[in-house]
This record gives sequence, C-alpha cells and structure tokens, in this order.
Amino acid sequence: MKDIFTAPFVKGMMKTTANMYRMGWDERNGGNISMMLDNDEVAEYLDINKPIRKIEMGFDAKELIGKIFIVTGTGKYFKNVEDDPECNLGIIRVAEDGVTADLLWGYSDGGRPTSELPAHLMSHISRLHANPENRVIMHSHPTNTLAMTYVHELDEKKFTHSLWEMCTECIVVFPDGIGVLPWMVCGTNEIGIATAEKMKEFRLVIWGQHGIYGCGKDLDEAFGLIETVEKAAQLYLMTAHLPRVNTITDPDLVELAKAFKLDYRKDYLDL
Ligand code: 2HA
Ligand code: ZN
Repeated sequence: MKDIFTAPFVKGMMKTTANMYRMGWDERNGGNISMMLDNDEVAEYLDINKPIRKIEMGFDAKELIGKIFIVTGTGKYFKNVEDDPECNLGIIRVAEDGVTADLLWGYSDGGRPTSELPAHLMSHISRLHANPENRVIMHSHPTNTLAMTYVHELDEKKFTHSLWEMCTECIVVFPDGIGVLPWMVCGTNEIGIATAEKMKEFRLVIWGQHGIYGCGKDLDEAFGLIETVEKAAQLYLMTAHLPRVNTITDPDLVELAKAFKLDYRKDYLDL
C-alpha cells in the first residue's frame, strides 16, 4: 500500500487550500472543496473495504452511490490543512443507501465533511450531467466578489456583463457566464438544491452576500475560474466610483468571441 500522504489528491488539496487561504478568500473556517476520486487510484493508498465509520448525510445522493470524494471538514480552517491533512480532510464514499457515507480516511478528531456537503454533492450530480469530466466543486469567500454583491444588482445577465467588461480574458474564461443566487441560509439542503439547479447551466454560481462556487475537471480549473472572477470584481470595485472613460464594448466582446471561437451567452450582450 502506498503512503496516503504522498497521494496527488491529498497533496493537491493541501496546496490549493493553502493557496486560497493566502489569497485571503478563506478566513477562519470559510470555504470548502470536494473532489471526486478514481476508486482504483484510492485503492492504491487505502483499503477501501474497511471503512472507519459511517456518516449521516441528511440528503439523498443516490446518483453518486459508490463514488469516492476527498472533502474538507466542517469547522476546519483552510490555513491548517497543510499541517494536518488527516484531521482537516476526509475521504468518503457514498454508501449503498445513498444517504450515508463511509469514512475511508481522515477527520481524525471525529470530524465530519463540510456543512455545505448538500451543495457540493448535488452540484457534482449537475456538473457530471453537463460534463462527465468534472471532478471538483469549490466554494470560497473571495473579498472583492463578495463586496461586489453588495453594490451590484444580483441579476445574472447584468452581473456577468459587468465582469466581462472588466478584463479581456473574462468572456474567454467563462463564456457561459455566472449564475447568481440571492442571499440564503447556508449549510441547508435548500441552498444545495438551488446551487445544483444553477450548476446545470453555469460553472460559476454567486451566493449573494456570501461567496462563490466554481467547478472544473481539476483543482486548477475550479481555482482559475474563481480567480478570474475575483480579479474582475476587484477592477470593478476600483473603478465603480470613477467616471468610465474607456471600456470593452459589446461589439469588442463579439470580436473577441469570434477570435477565440467561443460558445458564449449571446443574450447577455446588449447589441
Ligand atoms: O464552511 O464557507 O458556507 C464554511 C462556509 C459555509
Ligand atoms: Zn461559505
């Protein structure tokens, strides 16, 4: 059996959580990540037939029965994952009943997966339908993105358009735009269902006055999506109170989309 602490998926979670903490996006226990793993790869590191204990999930994830995920722990700080991954992360497998999970590794202090597990697993289901390659769901509280939700209308078209205008790369990175949910109580099945519904058509979902969800085939892709939104939100806030002398116009965005052969949301432009 190989050493689990050398597994690329454990090291990837350690590096990414540390990075996100240093970006200032994940204060205290803010943020959570889940990544679907390859069962055969996990079996190189763990006896997957010997679960440590059962975890009640409190919702139905039948479509994911047998799937294994590495997930940040509830109440755990991103800042601490690097120093003690076995306490701050867990590897779970959705059990045969679809409503409990088998803990295969981690949460060594008796912990549990993130309180946002419903939003994560339901979003995994949505994204796997949209793109079978999807593996990662990432939630975070990036400062400027969060600030923007206080001063910008929470309208998907308008929010996406404002971000697309802020950096040339934005429409290239997220041509599918950004889904927006109003403020809701977090950690509930309701916000999970609402997020997963948006994730059917968006790879990015804003939670008004809370944070953002991103996804991707790997940690870099999910991180890169959120990072690009956050950069654009920062530029928006740096310039929102100043007269706009120059901008990227909608005809410019059309040209960009042509040059990069983008399948973008054309109805989000005002032409
Ligand atoms: O895990 O970010 O949304 C802490 C949170 C809840
Ligand atoms: Zn949060």
